[in-house]
Amino acid sequence: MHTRLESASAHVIIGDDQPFCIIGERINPTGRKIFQEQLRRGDLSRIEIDVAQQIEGGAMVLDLNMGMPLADEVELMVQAVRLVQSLTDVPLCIDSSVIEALDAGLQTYTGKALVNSVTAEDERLDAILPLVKRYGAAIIGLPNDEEEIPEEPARRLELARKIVDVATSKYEIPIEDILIDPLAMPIGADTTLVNRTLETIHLVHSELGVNMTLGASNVSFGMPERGVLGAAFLPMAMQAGLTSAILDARSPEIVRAVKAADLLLDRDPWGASWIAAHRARQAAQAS
Ligand code: THG
Repeated sequence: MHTRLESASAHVIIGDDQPFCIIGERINPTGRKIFQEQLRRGDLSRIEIDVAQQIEGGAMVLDLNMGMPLADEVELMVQAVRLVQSLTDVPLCIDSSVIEALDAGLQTYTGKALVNSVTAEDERLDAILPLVKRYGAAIIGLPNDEEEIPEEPARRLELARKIVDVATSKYEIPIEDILIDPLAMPIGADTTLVNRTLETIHLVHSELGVNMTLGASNVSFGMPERGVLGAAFLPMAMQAGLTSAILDARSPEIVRAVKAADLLLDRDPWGASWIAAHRARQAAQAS
């Protein structure tokens, strides 16, 4: 199963025989007071730094979220898509809970974007999937509905299956353009939660065979040594079938753990990328 994302001049393929797809999470004002104030003033300069740091760190796709109180999210999304596409050719993940912002972002975007996200609620599916179809985008499906964010992996699978069924049958979206989010939860809240996520990954992989992504930072939220937790979690999730994640691409600990797992799970033929990255670091140190 290959999910292809495109910018104006480059592409990325997500799949279980591909290098793990690193989606940079940073262009998101949630919890960032100064960034929020800058955006409200129409100052998008921080985005330039976030783009540069994440690409430098190894991001292959960038998530773009402009959601915050008291701001014109539609206008910000349009400006942010234009700005980021002028700075980099990695594909973008357009991230909003506001339909109009998704629509405006997709309209502005050049290429085949990823849309973050749609839940299994009928109303959300019927609002967002027509956009995904119209723009030929790919989509992240979250297996929760109006009633619950289910804990049970079997229930998450059921809701994931509903999203896949509605998207493919009702909207004729190709199954390879659907990524399921198995729902990563904070280990600091409850130490049984990450096992549920890993079980869900395993189930979705074996039952649906689709690509997956999740918010890896959720796992370490509120805990010390977040990088180590991310570096331990992601290789386990990859082994279970996870093919991409939204994560802090500025963290060398996390990115290097992902690259090591790519090699160990045969997604880096001959270790070429592993060795090339090592040589590049040596050369940078020497100069
Ligand atoms: N699944 C999907 N999309 C997602 C998530 C997910 N998008 C949002 C989130 N979860 C992943 N993205 C981010 C973006 C930024 C930060 C964390 C996750 C971040 N956090 C700071 C920190 O952790 O220190 C500050 C946050 C705060 O203080 O509240 O920058 O699960 N599909």
